[in-house]
Amino acid sequence: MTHETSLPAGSLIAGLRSTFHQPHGPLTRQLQLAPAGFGLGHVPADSKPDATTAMVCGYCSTGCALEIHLKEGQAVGLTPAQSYPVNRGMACPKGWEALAVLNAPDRATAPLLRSERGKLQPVTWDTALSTFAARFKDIQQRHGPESVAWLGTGQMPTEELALLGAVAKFGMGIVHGDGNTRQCMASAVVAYKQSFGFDAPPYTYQDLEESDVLVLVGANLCIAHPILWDRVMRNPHRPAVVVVDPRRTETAMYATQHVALRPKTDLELFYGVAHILIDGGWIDRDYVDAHTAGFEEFAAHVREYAPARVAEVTGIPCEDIYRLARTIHEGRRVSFWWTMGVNQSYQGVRTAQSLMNLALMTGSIGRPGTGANSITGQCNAMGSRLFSNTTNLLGGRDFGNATHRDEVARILGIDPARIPKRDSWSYPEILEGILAGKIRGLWVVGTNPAHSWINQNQLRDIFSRLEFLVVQDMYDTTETAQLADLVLPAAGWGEKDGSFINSERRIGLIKKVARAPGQALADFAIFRLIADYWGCGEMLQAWNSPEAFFQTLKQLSQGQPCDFSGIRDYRMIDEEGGIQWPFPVDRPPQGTHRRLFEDGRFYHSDGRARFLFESPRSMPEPPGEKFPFLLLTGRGSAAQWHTQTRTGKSAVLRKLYPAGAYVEVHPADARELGIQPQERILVESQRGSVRARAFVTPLVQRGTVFMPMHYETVNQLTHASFDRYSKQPSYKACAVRLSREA
Ligand SMILES: Nc1nc2c(c(=O)[nH]1)N[C@H]1C(S)=C(S)[C@@H](COP(=O)(O)OP(=O)(O)OC[C@H]3O[C@@H](n4cnc5c(=O)[nH]c(N)nc54)[C@H](O)[C@@H]3O)O[C@H]1N2
Ligand SMILES: Nc1nc2c(c(=O)[nH]1)N[C@H]1C(S)=C(S)[C@@H](COP(=O)(O)OP(=O)(O)OC[C@H]3O[C@@H](n4cnc5c(=O)[nH]c(N)nc54)[C@H](O)[C@@H]3O)O[C@H]1N2
Ligand code: SF4
Ligand SMILES: [Mo]
Repeated sequence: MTHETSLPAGSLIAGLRSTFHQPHGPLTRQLQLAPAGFGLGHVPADSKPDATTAMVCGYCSTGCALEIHLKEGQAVGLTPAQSYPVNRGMACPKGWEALAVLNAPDRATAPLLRSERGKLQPVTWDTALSTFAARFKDIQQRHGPESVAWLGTGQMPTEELALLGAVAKFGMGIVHGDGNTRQCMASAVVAYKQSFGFDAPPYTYQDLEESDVLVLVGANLCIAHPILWDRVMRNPHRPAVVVVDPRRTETAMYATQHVALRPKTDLELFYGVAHILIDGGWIDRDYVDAHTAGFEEFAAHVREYAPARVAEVTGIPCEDIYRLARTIHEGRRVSFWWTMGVNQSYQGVRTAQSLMNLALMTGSIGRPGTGANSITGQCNAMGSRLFSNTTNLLGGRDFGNATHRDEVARILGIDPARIPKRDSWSYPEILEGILAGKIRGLWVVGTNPAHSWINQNQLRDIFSRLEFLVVQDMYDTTETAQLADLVLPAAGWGEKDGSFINSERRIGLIKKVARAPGQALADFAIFRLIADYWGCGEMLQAWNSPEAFFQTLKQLSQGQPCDFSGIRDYRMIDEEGGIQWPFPVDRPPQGTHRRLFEDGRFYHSDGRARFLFESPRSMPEPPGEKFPFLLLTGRGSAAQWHTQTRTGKSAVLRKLYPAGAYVEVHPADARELGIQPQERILVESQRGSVRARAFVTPLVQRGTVFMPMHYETVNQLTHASFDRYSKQPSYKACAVRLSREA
């Protein structure tokens, strides 16, 4: 490629250029030969390690294990674990720098309470917790139990998420709680539940190496899951790699076919591919007959998606659509993978299902190298999906099901009447509840909505209506902590024990290898204290440590698809190199790599997967005369994590990405508007106007622009629209205009 381009200076992109069939190409070297200052580079000469212990990384859902080097029980450095089945000696820059961000000067070290003069001031834990209980109880007394709610996270151990959910719902009588996983995974969750009968990503990472065709949709692995991309590079079968993404991403550069469709036309594309597969008789009829339901209706639906029509909508020439269909047909082991380009859409659920349909109709599931595979985002997104007690009752059960409520009540030893009989409101419904005056107290744990939620102007207006906002975070400088009435200082990854569940359903451990600063406490301890101050602490008697509570979680999982009751204890997880669910007590372990649906039985009562489909919807805010560009947002570099509260604290990582917001603009569009490379320009939507540096690059399509989400201003532009089934925000489509600064 010799396009004129001005990529962010110092971007990792430059280090990611390697040819695909190069198992130890520059990417591998880039990651292993990290700049001086990574990992053990931090170890002072007098603190030679005397022991090591392995634990899972606290950033992304890949779940790499890091070997922590200890001196007298305290971490002094780290290296990626060599023998762990996930990463095999690799880590991305965030993992290498994971310890460095714990000592940041803005760590929250004491509880802070907003004084009458409006300033956040340090108080004792006793004052903080008494105030918390008194204010929330007062609101509930005046406005009913539903008037306080919480927003949680996918970045805390399962034990903490489940404890929060249990204390809040069964102890404090809170009805509504949701997590930042709504921003991320809700569409995949709903798609799996509707089609397969349970929220169950079916794959094992080994499938990345065993496929001969990989179809990656709206997933930029090179940046967002670099170690999974490394697994693709290790695939010995010379696979076809099809990347479906409107942008020519780092990942698309390595694809054997890049399908650069018009944004949000995936549904038409995959219905068109299904049309060709059916037309050509390229389907696995035996599989469809034996294991699925609804195929005939689906076939009738896609009859209308003839290639010529699909080409017109997607901008992909007919021959390229045929080529994709033929690649799928000719592949023996075909796998479909998707991430936020699919989930974060006003039609995310149906788009995910359009991929699941392709896997089902070609029998590409339950065998090595196959699957309809949603890649998760945060380190414990899967734990949050199944055990946070938000919209599912603990263990993936239903709040509306009396038998399920009785089971949970029996295991926890509580009165079943304490369990709400209905689901929580979702995140956007909680925000609407605040706007309507129904919710007046909010407890935000391990997420930063005042940066990450869609349409910030609206969010800030909504938060300003709260009577009491509590923020529990590692740092007291986050955008959300700045708005809080009470800040509770939390220990982070590396400062506490617990377990995470990664994208391939592997349960791994995190450990306390560093002391939390000042008076910061593990979230587990904070939840127990809150229960005590609330007066429901007796419920928690037996759960005095994460590992003790893990034993209860095992019981809660028993008999569910996510059964892991066969895991003896934390030590067994350590010894096995993580353990994938299902792992029931009565079934012997089946090796280190396990996938679901090998017997063709899905979780619906008839054992069959469903073909689900629907006509595409129109884009909620398409570009028009006043705002002619479509804004896409997403991850910018492998060194940045979300709202940057953690990664922004590492001097090494800061060198790897641009300090200020930037916007990728196509050269032809830049020329038309007279925009020079690197020039600061205005990006405006109906909701706001922000400044950003122009990166002029043909990697984006004409008429579209891209901004990374890591800069606070981005969500001042986004338009609050949602998938109707999953309520996941559509972060990747709103109309903007560009202009040169006056
Ligand atoms: N370095 C880093 N890694 C991360 C994270 C991070 O913040 N930083 N976050 C983690 C989390 S929580 C998540 S959820 C994942 C996200 O991982 P990804 O989903 O891979 O990341 P994104 O950049 O949000 O979106 C992926 C791609 O979707 C494309 N896209 C936009 N619109 C469309 C469309 O209409 N159709 C298609 N097919 N594609 C489209 C974008 O161009 C983008 O390249 O990353 C995880 N890993
Ligand atoms: N425009 C746009 N917006 C997006 C996206 C996009 O693609 N585009 N992506 C969305 C997605 S997929 C996601 S997942 C969200 C992420 O959005 P957020 O969840 O808001 O982002 P983070 O920066 O990860 O925030 C996590 C917070 O938890 C704190 N924290 C970390 N560890 C702990 C802990 O152990 N305990 C406690 N109490 N706190 C802790 C961190 O300091 C940080 O403040 O952003 C969403 N927003
Ligand atoms: S790829 Fe993900 S899990 Fe692995 S080191 Fe990087 S951030 Fe951590
Ligand atoms: Mo996410």
